Amino acid sequence: MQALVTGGAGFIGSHLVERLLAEGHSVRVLDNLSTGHRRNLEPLLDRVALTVGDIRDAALVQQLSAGCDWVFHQAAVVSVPYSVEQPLETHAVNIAGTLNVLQAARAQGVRRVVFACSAAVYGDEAPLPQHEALTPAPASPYGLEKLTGEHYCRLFHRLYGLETVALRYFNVFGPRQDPRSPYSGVISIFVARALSGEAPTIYGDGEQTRDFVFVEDIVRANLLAATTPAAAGRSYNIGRGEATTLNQLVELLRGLVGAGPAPRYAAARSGDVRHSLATIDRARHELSYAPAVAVGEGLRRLVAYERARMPPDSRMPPD
Ligand code: UD2
Repeated sequence: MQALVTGGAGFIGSHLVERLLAEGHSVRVLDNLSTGHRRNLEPLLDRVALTVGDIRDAALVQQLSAGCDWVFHQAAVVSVPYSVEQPLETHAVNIAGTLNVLQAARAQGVRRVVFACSAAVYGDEAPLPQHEALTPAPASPYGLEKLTGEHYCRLFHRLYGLETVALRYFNVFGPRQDPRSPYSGVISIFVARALSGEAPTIYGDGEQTRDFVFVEDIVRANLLAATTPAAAGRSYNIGRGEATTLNQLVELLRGLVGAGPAPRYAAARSGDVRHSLATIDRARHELSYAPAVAVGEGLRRLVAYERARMPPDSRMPPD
C-alpha cells in the first residue's frame, strides 16, 4: 500500500512509519518539524519521502495524497496547556488542518483516513471508565479540537463515502517523545529528570490518573484501524484500560532508576482533567486490538533507551 503519514517525523508518527516500512508499504511523510525531528526518521530517510510543510497547505496536501491508499493523520499541536494559552493557533492546526487533510483525501480518492483523536474529548464529566458512547465534554481547546476533527471524520464518511477511523489515544509514551519542552508528555519529562537526578514537578496532588499506553500498541492499533473493513466511520478508545496516578508513576520510576530527590508539588494545570481511563472493549471486539506492553515494561524499555543515549559521564548508576 501507499501511505501518507502526517506528523510522520514526530513521536508516534515516526514509529508508525517504521512499522509501515517493515511491513513492505511505501511511505510519504508530511511534517513541519515544529515538534517532530528529522533525526526521528534518520535511519529510514533513504526509504521515506519526507516533505517539510504544513497540513494547512491545501495544494501540498492534495499533491501528497494523490495515489495514496491510506492517510494516517498524526500531525497536531498535542499539548493541552498550550491549547489553553494559544487557542487560535491550535484551532487552526488541529481543526482547519484536519479538514484540509480530509478534503484532500476525498478529492484524491484515498481509501481510508486514520485520525489521531484523543481521550481529551471526554473532559471531566464522564463516569469512569470512559466508553465511546458517552457524551463528550472537553475541558480544553485541545479536547474540543480533537472532537471536532473526529466529527469531521464521521461526516466525511457519511456525506462523501470517505472511509475514516478515529482513534482516541489515551496517554501515549515511549522512545522519541521529546522531553525538552514544558508541553511534553509527563512520562518523557519524568524519565529525563530521573536520569539526570533532578526532582520531578507534579502539578496538583499527584492523585490524578492517566491510562498510559506504550507507543507500540498505538502503532498496532493504527494498522488494525487501516485494515479492518467494518471500522469505517467508527471511533475507538486506544489505551490499556488501567489507571495509574502520577504518584504511582514516580514510584515506578524510582524503582527503575533509583530513589533520587523527592518530587516537588505545584499548582494544578488549568484545562487538565482529573481522571482518564479507557474501556477498550470496542477496540478489542471490532479491531482485535489487545495492548501488549504493560506500563512497567514500557517504562523499563524507555529508561533503557534513554540511558543508552546519554553521554557516558552523565549516566546515573543503576540501582
Ligand atoms: C496527553 C497528551 C494529549 C492527549 C491526552 C489524552 C501529550 C503532551 N499530551 O495530555 O495530546 O492525547 O494525553 O489523554 O502527550 N504533569 C505533571 N508534571 C509535568 C508534566 C505533566 O504533573 O512535568 C501532569 C499534568 O498536569 C497532567 C498529567 O501530568 O495532570 C499528564 O499530563 P500530560 O501533559 O503528559 O498529558 P495530558 O493528559 O494533559
